Amino acid sequence: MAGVLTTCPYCGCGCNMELQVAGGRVVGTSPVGGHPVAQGSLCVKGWNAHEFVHSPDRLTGPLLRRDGRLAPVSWEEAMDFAAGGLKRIAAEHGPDALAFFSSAKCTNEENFLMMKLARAAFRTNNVDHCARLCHASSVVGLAETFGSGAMTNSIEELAQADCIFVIGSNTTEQHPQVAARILESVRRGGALIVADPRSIRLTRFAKVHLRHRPGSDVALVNSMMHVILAEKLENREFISARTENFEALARTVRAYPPRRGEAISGVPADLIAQAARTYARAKAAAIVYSMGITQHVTGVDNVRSLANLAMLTGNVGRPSTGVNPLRGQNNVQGACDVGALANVYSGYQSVTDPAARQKFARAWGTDELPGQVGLTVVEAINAAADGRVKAMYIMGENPMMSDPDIRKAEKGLRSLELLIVQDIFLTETARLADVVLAGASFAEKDGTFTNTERRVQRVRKAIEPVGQARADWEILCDFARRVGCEQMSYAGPEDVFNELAELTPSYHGMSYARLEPWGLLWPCPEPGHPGTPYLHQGTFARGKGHFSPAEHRPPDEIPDEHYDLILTTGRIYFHWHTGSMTRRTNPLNRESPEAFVEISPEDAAARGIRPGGRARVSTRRGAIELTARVTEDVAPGVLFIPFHFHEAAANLLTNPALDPEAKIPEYKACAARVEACP
Ligand SMILES: Nc1nc2c(c(=O)[nH]1)N[C@H]1C(S)=C(S)[C@@H](COP(=O)(O)OP(=O)(O)OC[C@H]3O[C@@H](n4cnc5c(=O)[nH]c(N)nc54)[C@H](O)[C@@H]3O)O[C@H]1N2
Ligand SMILES: Nc1nc2c(c(=O)[nH]1)N[C@H]1C(S)=C(S)[C@@H](COP(=O)(O)OP(=O)(O)OC[C@H]3O[C@@H](n4cnc5c(=O)[nH]c(N)nc54)[C@H](O)[C@@H]3O)O[C@H]1N2
Ligand code: SF4
Ligand SMILES: [Mo]
Repeated sequence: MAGVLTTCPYCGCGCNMELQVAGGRVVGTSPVGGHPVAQGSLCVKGWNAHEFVHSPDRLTGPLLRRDGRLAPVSWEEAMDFAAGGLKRIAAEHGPDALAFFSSAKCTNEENFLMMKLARAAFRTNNVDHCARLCHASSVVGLAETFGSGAMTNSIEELAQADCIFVIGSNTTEQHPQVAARILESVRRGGALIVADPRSIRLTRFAKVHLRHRPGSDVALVNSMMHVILAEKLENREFISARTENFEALARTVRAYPPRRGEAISGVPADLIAQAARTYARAKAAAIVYSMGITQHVTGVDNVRSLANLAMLTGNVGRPSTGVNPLRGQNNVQGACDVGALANVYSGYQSVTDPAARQKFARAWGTDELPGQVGLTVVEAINAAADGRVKAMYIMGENPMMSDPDIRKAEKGLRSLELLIVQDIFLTETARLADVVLAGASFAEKDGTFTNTERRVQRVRKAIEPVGQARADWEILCDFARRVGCEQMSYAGPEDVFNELAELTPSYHGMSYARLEPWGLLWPCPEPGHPGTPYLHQGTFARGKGHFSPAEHRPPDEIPDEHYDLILTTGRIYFHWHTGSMTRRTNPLNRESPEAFVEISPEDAAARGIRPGGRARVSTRRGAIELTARVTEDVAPGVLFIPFHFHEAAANLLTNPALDPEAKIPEYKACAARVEACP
């Protein structure tokens, strides 16, 4: 049996693993020793990552809609129809009537090609991906305060931190290897502070658990900063040497004494003060956060607050400190780095900057590239509903399950003249398509993924694509050729990577040869550069760190007499997002086979809901029925539903209200009602 070294296709930890191959099939995975993140282990999803590859449900060839039904056709016919259709619609309505969704599941090379197809072949910046639903708030908030939206420090360093503040991240379930380093720090005597409206596994190891109301993070963190300033625990030297706008921050947080923090967040004032002292007194304190912070209409303000807290205490630019947004998908960091975003080319070079446009136009042999920022994911679907966008090409995303308020998304997708979906399964979104293109899975192609700590790593082909499926990069190049774009022919992924490295300053010093054995952390600006484990040493990416004070604002929807509870949504350990892969993986599905809602014993009793009984949850958008899990892990007044289950899709309920700056939807708080099913 042969073993092929590659990178896990699930989360942003980026564990390396070996795929066991026998008889042209992937029959198992195994951990590899020596990898700096995985350290010889895998989580349960990694151990089972081979299962979906050979699922009988895999798309094995392209499909075309005929007489209302999707039917198998040849690649020639499907590609002609898809490429011809996009070309015709662009000619009739202009390039901005098209929108392209790229994929954080696909490789850097494939994301680079998708954005090149949109920009060079079709001349539109309407190209985006799920980062918009995820860390858009981090990108905006950290760019303003530090000058870079990425994780400031590496995963390994967390083990040496004296204090770790985990806020809005269920780390053991969603980033198991990061959690392992956090627990290592606790074992070494480090203090753990957890802020989460639910009790999660990490709270058992926490010195302080701040169990706040969903949507009260700014008030909570402002109160912590109030205590730090009142007790003179701030780092004066760091503030004066490395930051600006401190006075404005001090003015704002003066109005948040812990009593006010308590009134807004529900956390006792003395716990807020204890958390503030613990964080501020540590020699090296790290902040770790994820979707509990970003997915709010105040997402950017939440991120600003955390950046303020770190700068106030001088916890940036040193080992084992920093502000660390945990990136979720295996390659969401990479999809952003290579420019699958409506506003930037690779390396965050802005499409509104004439010099950047000229650089890319010259490299791609085109005359001119579009200079107006394109539509983001949610904006593009809204524009489809209004008829402004008429065709969409969606690669490796499933918005019919993952977008907020699915009914609204469905209306948008159904209004399109042409919908092309490229996936490895016939997802809820693919079922609406006019053409379905069968992509190859991670085990069937070469390329690179970039993990949450900016580590660029190899993905290696272990087997031939199943059936007639084709690697996404090959489909994209074929597509470009058919629409007359000559600049997209490549010998293979390595050839694409070399172009990408040439055009991207932070990847400039990388090559496939240099990525052996465990990848490199960007920035890696020239050949021979060893890569960069932590950012902002000595100076911030933007020069001075900028304090950006924020005021508390409530969620878009707050409970009232009709919808009296707060619903928050998220994930669990055994499943992945819209379930396309994990619900086709028996060992995982056995562990967690059905949709459920977490509800407190008080709220359940008041409504006659029994543990394990059926409950009906409704919001202003819709209603679903699912199993009640009665648990003290959620506070009274709060419900939690994971969004993995199509039979009770949480996103029929969620509120599509957006953060005004980052355009991220408020998945983490809306008003809801629950009752026992008759
Ligand atoms: N097993 C598994 N792992 C995954 C994924 C998966 O689908 N399954 N998805 C990946 C992706 S793309 C992402 S983005 C990450 C997400 O990783 P996480 O952000 O860790 O996951 P979530 O479950 O969305 O939410 C995290 C926590 O936020 C809390 N929370 C809810 N409301 C609030 C609030 O108002 N404030 C605060 N501070 N906290 C709140 C929830 O109680 C929950 O514990 O996970 C990645 N890893
Ligand atoms: N209610 C609620 N909704 C949420 C969130 C939440 O916390 N609550 N979180 C949001 C977040 S953070 C995220 S990141 C999004 C995720 O939203 P999506 O990205 O839409 O969800 P996934 O299920 O990861 O979709 C990935 C798709 O890629 C396909 N795929 C896998 N590998 C390949 C490949 O190699 N090639 C191709 N072509 N396709 C492939 C899979 O089959 C799947 O259909 O969901 C968002 N939605
Ligand atoms: S921790 Fe993440 S990268 Fe590692 S095996 Fe689990 S899902 Fe894969
Ligand atoms: Mo995400």
